[in-house]
Amino acid sequence: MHRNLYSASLLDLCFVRELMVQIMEARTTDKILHALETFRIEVPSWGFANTGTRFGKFIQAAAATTTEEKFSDAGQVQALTGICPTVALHVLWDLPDGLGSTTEVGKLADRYGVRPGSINPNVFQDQIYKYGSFGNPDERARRQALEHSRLSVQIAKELGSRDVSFWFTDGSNYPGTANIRERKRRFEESLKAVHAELAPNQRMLVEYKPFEPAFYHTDIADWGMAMHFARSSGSQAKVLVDTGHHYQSQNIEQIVAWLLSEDMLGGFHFNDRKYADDDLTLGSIDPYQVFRIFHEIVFFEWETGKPADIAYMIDQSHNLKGKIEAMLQTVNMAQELFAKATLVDHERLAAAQKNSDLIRAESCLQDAFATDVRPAIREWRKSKGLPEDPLEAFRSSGYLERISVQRAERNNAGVSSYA
Ligand code: LRH
Ligand code: MN
Repeated sequence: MHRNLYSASLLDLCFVRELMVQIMEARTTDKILHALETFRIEVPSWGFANTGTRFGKFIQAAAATTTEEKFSDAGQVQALTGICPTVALHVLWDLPDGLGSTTEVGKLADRYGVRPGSINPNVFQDQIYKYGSFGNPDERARRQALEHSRLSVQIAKELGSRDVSFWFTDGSNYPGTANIRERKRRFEESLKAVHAELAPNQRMLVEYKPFEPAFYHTDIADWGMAMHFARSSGSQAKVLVDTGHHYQSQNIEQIVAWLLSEDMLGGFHFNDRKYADDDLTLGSIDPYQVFRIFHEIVFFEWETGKPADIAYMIDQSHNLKGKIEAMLQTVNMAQELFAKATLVDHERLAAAQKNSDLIRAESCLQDAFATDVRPAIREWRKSKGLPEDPLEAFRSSGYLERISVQRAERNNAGVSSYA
């Protein structure tokens, strides 16, 4: 009699346990599906082009050269993933005629189903910028940089782009060759002038980088300098964090937490690196790093109860991997790592942090990071009529074969050498 009761209760227990597991899994899946509804990430036009290092460029026949080809490739990524509705444009590379190119770009956006995203001025490749742009002692270089920046704001208005994203190569290579305080003053002056051009709904993003191409000092070298310049420019200026722009072992998620706390975080340029600004595909070296960044943002949103106004963007140049495949791989990785970060049990974490329960707190992140979110992501894609595996869908689409034939001749004509 007892044995039956015991085995019956054991069975009940297993059943209840199974039920609990299913409920937990269903809850986890719901959390992921909800998070995926709003997660969007912008692709960079230059990620589809033939790029290289200073030691050479390995030409890909299928690489995009024209702005139309970049929109076409970005259109593929959007069609296959459903989470990349915008493409970042670099003014000199994608809008060769400046304002004169906006009509054509508008048509391309309609034709390929991706909208122009952040507008990136280029005040670093012209010869006049040898000693810098806004920081340059030569007033002519500063004036040209300001004109180009004002034009970039106009272009953004024409294209309906919200963000104008600034990165400067300004700096010096040898001690004593630059008056760092003087250059700082010039940057404050010029950035304020650019900010004054913004429409009420627009933002100015200030990107920092510790070195390269300047190798002694860089005028906007870290988050603190970028935050200072953003604040001194005006209320619509925020900081852009490029994950590749940090010294080894720098705690990037702490910078993110600070910028969130200061309401100065505007956006990200995601990529990965082992050494410096290597522009490797996101999560290829340190996926837990990206997870920790997403965790700080999702935790902040849980605490404040409101979504953080952040532009998630990719900034990579694919020197060896197929450009579109690398982009699809990156978008997929970003989606997975963001989904994992939404699984952190924030109630449990906050309590553990309050009680300095280190193991429990840490395991909140590790449990979420260890969760396989791929089945739920596949379910979300299916529910949207999207391919469950975008990369496989791309490989069997024939698109790569088609563009390789169409573009080979022009690309193979473009071989260049370092010196
Ligand atoms: C500089 C940078 C910047 C760009 C460029 C393509 O390293 O990150 O964001 O404009 O890459
Ligand atoms: Mn960048």
